[in-house]
Amino acid sequence: MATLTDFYKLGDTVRNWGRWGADDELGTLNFITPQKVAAAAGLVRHGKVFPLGIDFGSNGPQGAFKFRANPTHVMTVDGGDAETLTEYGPKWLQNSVAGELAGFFADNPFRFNDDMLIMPLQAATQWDAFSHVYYGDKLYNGFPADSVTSMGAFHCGIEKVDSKGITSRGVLLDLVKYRGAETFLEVGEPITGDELDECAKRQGVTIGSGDIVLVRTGWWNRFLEAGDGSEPYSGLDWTCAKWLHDHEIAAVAADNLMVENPISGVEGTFLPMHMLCLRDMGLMLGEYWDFTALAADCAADGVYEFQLVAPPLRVVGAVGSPINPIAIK
Ligand code: UVW
Repeated sequence: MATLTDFYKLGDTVRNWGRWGADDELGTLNFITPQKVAAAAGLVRHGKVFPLGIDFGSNGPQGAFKFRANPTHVMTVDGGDAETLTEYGPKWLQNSVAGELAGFFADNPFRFNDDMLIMPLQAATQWDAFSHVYYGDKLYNGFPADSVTSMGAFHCGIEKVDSKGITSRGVLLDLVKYRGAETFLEVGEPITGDELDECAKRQGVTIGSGDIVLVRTGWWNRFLEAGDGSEPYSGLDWTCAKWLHDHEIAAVAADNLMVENPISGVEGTFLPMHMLCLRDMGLMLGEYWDFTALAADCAADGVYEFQLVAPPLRVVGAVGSPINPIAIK
């Protein structure tokens, strides 16, 4: 097993600090040029749309953790309010919520429903911002780790990447198909960079600078079958940080909960690839994506490239964002 010395060494190799200027907060999204965006749009040939997000609901995958919960959807106004408040409206104080609603509903046909969502931003399909994970008191590009405060991230918050869309050429690497697995990869077999290259070759697709790579492990299908989110899985070996660096990948997403293999390949630390990607490279990680329909279509027509559109919410200072990405072919 690799040591922390190996880990720090790879960090020195892949670090992009200063590469796009001292103030840069876009990281490897800088590889997505206007030409790249235009070429990605040119991959749309049939108008087929594949939503890649999972449901945001109480049946989500967060049963696995105590520090995160599944989204709670709360109705704040519904038809029952309209009926009751119309009847009892005059009894409510004008400066209360009930009084305000009673005013909306009284003596006119207008009715409405309203709702809100309470959730950890990383509860379902998401992007990790660069400020999500770090080591050695520094975020991406050397920004101080204590610039993330209880008021949010002053540096590397998710809203800082908004100018990139995020949209580019997406490439699906279907490791389930490549390994000949039935629905999901077996536990404990981390995916290596060489395997990613071999998989792309077998699929007849090349990987280019600025691509967003989607890695299918089948974990999401396993979750749908077993249903509690704590099922083990396989993901990228931590050394894939070098593969992502060498191929100038703009971002990487997977259908599992951490992208990388849950069993750390580095003795003495948890989630080494997170630290290398988010902190050293400035490369965003997407988690809990659902590639089921896209993978079936790619297998059917043999085309594994498409336009990918995956904008984060502009939550100021957030260290991640819920998303509903789409692939268009
Ligand atoms: C952690 O669990 C810290 O990170 P992620 O949600 O990115 O896997």
